Amino acid sequence: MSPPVRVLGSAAFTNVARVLVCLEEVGAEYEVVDIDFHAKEHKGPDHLARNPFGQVPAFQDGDLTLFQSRAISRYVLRKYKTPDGSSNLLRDGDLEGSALVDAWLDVEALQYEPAVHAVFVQHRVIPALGGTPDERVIGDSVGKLREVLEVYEAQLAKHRYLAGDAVSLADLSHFPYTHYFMGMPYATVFDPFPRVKAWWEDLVARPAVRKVAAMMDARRSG
Ligand SMILES: N[C@@H](CCC(=O)N[C@@H](CS)C(=O)NCC(=O)O)C(=O)O
Repeated sequence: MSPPVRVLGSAAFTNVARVLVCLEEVGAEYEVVDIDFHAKEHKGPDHLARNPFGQVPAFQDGDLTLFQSRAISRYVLRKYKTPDGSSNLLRDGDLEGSALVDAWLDVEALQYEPAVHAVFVQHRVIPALGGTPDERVIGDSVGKLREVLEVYEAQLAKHRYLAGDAVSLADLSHFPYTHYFMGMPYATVFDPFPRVKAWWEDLVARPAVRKVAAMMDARRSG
């Protein structure tokens, strides 16, 4: 039997958690290897050889080394896809379906995440480093997020999930940042969007998502 794939980086990091959710969804065996940020291990030569941007996650499967969480996620979902297609979270083999997954995955990466990330940095990272959050940046970002959520609410009136009536990577990819965001006071921005809230409740009820949420929270408090 080949050794389990390795994910380098702690589950507390959102981009690592994205990969872990995919591994859990397909029931793959994997190993998480911590990278010591305090010791700047992520900027050291060994890790730079795995991820030239000195970031996590990195991923290893035998001789293959990958970085970029969404690319790793796609690899994982293709490698472990079950023969009956029950975990075809990319809609591989379905030209139109896979294009829709790609489109909503781009929305997540290019429109949703930047807004949530900016709030996360201001609310959590800057105070942890001794700085003062910029309320204007928070206000602008929450406003941008509200505009994205309006689009989601309309899309979810047509389909149960963003890219159609079955869950896909496009939905799951929202999980890590949203998990942290829902613990912030700005989470009320979701309140006027009942379909988005129901979609989120549906995602967090998934066993894979619950497991990774617990891993993220354990690492944050540990
Ligand atoms: N687009 C990359 C982003 C990776 C990323 O920003 N990782 C963060 C942790 S969530 C990191 O390593 N930050 C440290 C740094 O940028 O120096 C991905 O999806 O993997």
